[in-house]
Amino acid sequence: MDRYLAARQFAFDGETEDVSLYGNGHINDTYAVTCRGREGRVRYIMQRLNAVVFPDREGLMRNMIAVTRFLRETVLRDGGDPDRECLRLIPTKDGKAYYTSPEGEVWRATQFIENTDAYLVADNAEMFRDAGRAFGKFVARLEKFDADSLFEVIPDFHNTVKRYEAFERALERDVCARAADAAAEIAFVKERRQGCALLVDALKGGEIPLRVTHNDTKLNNVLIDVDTKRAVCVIDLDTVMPGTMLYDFGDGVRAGCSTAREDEPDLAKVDFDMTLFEAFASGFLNGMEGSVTARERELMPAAARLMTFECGMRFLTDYLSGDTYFKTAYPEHNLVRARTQFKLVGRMEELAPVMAAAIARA
Ligand code: ADP
Ligand code: GN1
Ligand code: MG
Repeated sequence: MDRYLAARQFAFDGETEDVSLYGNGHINDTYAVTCRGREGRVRYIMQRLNAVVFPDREGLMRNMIAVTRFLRETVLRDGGDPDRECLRLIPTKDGKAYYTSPEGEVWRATQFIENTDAYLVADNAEMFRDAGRAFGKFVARLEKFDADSLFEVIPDFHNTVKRYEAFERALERDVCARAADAAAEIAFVKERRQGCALLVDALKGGEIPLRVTHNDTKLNNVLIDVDTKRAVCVIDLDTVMPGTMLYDFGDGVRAGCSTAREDEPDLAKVDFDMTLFEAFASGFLNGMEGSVTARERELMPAAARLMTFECGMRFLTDYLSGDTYFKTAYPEHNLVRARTQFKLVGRMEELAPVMAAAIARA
């Protein structure tokens, strides 16, 4: 459906002036909507949910309604500003929480959190520490949220063993005859098959607690205040599901401890930054307010490595499958992304003892 027509469905303040593509997400179509309201211009974020990635968008929205409601109450209790610290769904003109178009597209809108930025690479360690604190706090805030009430939006989202199986299937099919171009990356993944079960087994065996987690804690999923550089709001709540805090910690490290962007083609620029790692770890632990168990803490370095490996494997799987999942800008985009992730995995393997020592200090 046309984006202007979609914008007309929501109870925005005033006339819509502009609807433009916005942000760098890999999944949904995100627009900034500018309206001329009673008190001047006001912006909103409007998104068309990805129907391939999210087959059950109604279940997803039920989660988002419940989670945003819960977070809002928590922020109010903490004396914070809920309009800046959590997403608020803007209803449709007929009072629904989201809009379903006649062709079955699901659109939603939230307030635009102004004077913030989403970063692809951390500016400095202090900013990244605060991003870690925000993600840790997110998990802590949802500690009392009823995990059983959540719909599993993407089953086995961080089940690395199943992700490996999906990689194998894609490799076997090789629908685009791309495997030959990715021989080194394929070998890299195969060599690490044994390690995939680490977190799945730890959860299954009750070694670490099941919590409500975000599951997609990349740096551009937390909005940073432009002036103070402090983390204001965790966004992108699509994958909030039961999981382990190690998914959130690990994915945050994956995305933010690199010296280059996720799709940097020049691997010489991609390195693992230990200062950023230490900052994120101390921020995250601080945000979780002491509720981390000894075993969770111990697994933090390995989780960072595994989540990075998993993400690289997902990019590679998508490359082999013909780019059906992540948005891409050119044919090798997913392969380029996989390579940066594997470079980081290699560095984290070398740095394992240093990372463990940093966690012990944090
Ligand atoms: P995706 O699932 O595709 O990653 P996101 O929900 O993360 O979609 O949104 C994509 C981008 O849009 C974010 O990285 C951020 O830059 C921007 N964005 C999303 N929500 C807001 C908001 N409420 N206020 C300001 N910017 C936002
Ligand atoms: C996607 O939605 P976005 O762009 O914040 C993906 C994450 C990946 C990430 C890699 C629902 O995140 O799992 O880690 O890309 N989200 C989904 O950049 O698959
Ligand atoms: Mg996002």
